[in-house]
Amino acid sequence: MLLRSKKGRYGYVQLHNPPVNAIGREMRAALLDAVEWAESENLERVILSGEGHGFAAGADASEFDYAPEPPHLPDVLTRIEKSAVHWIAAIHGVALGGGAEIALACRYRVARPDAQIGFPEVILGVVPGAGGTQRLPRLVGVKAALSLIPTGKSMRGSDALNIRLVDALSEDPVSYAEMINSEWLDMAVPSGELNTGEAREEDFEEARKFASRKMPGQSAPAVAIDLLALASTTDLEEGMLEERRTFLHLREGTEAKALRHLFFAERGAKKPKTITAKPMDVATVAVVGGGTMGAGIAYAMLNAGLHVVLLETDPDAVERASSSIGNLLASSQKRGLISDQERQGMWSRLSATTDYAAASKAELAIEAVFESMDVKREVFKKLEAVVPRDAVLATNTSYLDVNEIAAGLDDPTRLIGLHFFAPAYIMKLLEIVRGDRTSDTALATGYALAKSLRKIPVVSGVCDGFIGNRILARYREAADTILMDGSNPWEIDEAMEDFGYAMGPYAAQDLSGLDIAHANRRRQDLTRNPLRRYIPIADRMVNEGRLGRKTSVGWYRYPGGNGKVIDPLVEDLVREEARFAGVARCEIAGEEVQRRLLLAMINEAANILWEGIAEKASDIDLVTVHGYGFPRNRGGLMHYADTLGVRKILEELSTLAAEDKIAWEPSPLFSELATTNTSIVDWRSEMPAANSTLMRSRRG
Ligand code: 3H9
Repeated sequence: MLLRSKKGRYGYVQLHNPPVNAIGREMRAALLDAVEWAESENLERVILSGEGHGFAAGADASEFDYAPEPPHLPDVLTRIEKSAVHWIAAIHGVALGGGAEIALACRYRVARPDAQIGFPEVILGVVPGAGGTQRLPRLVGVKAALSLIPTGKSMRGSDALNIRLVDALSEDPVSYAEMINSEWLDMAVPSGELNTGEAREEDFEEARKFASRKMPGQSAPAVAIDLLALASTTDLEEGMLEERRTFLHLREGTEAKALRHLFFAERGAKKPKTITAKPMDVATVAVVGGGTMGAGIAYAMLNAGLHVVLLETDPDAVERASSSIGNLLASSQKRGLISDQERQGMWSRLSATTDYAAASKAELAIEAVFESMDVKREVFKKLEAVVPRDAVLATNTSYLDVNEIAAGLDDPTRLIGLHFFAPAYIMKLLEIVRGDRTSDTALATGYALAKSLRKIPVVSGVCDGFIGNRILARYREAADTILMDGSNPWEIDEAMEDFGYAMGPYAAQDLSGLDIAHANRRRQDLTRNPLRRYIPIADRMVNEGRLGRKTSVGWYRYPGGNGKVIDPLVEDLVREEARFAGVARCEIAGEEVQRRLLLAMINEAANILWEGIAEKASDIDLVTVHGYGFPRNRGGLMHYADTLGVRKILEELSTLAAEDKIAWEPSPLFSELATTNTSIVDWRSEMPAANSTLMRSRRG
């Protein structure tokens, strides 16, 4: 856990817990030993650094589910701060959370200019718990501390020097620490003994506004702000006791548990244990279709340093696609996301053409054309004729059957689905669809691509809508039923916003356009169970040209293309449809709206898991949070379901099934979980591969 050595009166201590030097119980104990060792050896200074890629990524978050064990980090750090031997933090790579707090307790801090220093605790739903909220404002002032701790942001070493969070910069912090004059070191005042400086109410107000805008519904940022305020009104010891109490309280709360669950799910998703095949080396990607999605995908590829050949049907379409990508590049440069040189580099790696032969060197080809089986099959025929024999082919379909697309290929094993979310260069989620015959190499290539695009990959089996859109379709169906039976779009939206969604289902439909879901319903007409209750209100909206924001009118009105105004005509339309259907409408409370919509999604998601479409529940959590706006502080749909409890869900679904068996029949997963006393998130969390037998049986 620690590597220790000495040269003369200099001690060297290295944090050593690969891969990120997370600080757990053993390391805390070893640090305490090191303080005693340094004192007993009568050392003049201890130079503390991190082994490997960085200093330390913070407290070991995997310990947060268990009772805290001594020695506790705040006590260890107080010991370091008060020790007669001066400790110097020599920082390279990351010094985050508890890692940064160790540095604060040292007498002097030297960092590499490219080091990354910060306090991301609020992202995990907690606050710094080892003196961060009390020492940082004393060292850098309250205003600078407010810009770091409640936001969870980190800064480069060079910026940390500007606010005096570090005392010096060096490419070789350990050597620099050896050179520091002993008298200087004696004069350096421990950060805990400094004054916080002036604290202005406006700065706190601004920080509160920022926190509620950027992390809506999350409590840790506001609590962190209160602790920073406390630092200017109380002494260090009292402030630290309050901080510790708050940290432990938050750590055990539902919000922190949810955020921790996502933290580990996100990391786990990037390293699937089941994919061992070597991916194709991809340098050039062909993107077919330069509409909004295609242009976004092309931009994302260029941004990852890849060459892109964009294929369109005619010269006008080529021109439009090039100009869309050019605009995306220009706007990124304007917002400071890329430099002019990077923009030029990206532009030079793009070629747009109607000639498929230009894709002859592409190791990966992705189609993003119209959602039609015929059109997609034709595109793949053309691609197969030009791309190398081992190139991977990918469809960006949101709903169509990947197996059926693959059946039209000479080599169906090289097809995967790559379901991007708009805007493709921003949204983190990438559903990678594994067809029945998809090869491991194709799948591994999808994963490697996700890594280079810095996306969160989730594997899905084949079904209508894959993981995300299938849950979305059920969510919308359940919402439409509530609409028909007595509610309004804005009441339903409000209920889901109260739950934590940034936008309710109807406002979201207006944004994406009602015509897309309409086309899907028409496609499903032939296979839909004729006994299933069908709500025709959304069809009527489309027939009346209410397509959402793009027509300035949908479930709401958007006068002048802006704003969002309740439209009483929608209420009339809904009432009329209910009369036609012979429905006696009654008022439905917001809580009931939430209950039904969440249960509908949970039940659909449970079937997705049961059928093996999703490999594990945490994948569904990632899909719902990163692709569909499920509130992050609830940990994703399945984590949230576990907070309700399997038995309660089963009971509630059974009650609803008495109303409508087809819509609400409980997933078989719940009976299994109830019998085996297992939580949803734990169920087959290590399952190796999609359960394709079950999957096929469901699809019939
Ligand atoms: C804290 O410090 C509280 C204190 O104030 C109070 C204490 C009393 N714990 O992300 P990667 C694992 S709260 C446990 O893939 P990268 C991670 O799960 C903490 N494990 O690598 C993964 O494991 P695996 C505040 C951790 O290079 C492996 O390390 N600190 C922790 O893309 C590699 O991670 C934070 O919130 C941890 N703290 O990124 C920092 N951190 O290989 C959180 C990482 O089994 N960490 N792991 O899947 C990060 O931001 C990134 O991991 C980091 C590296 C930038 C460090």
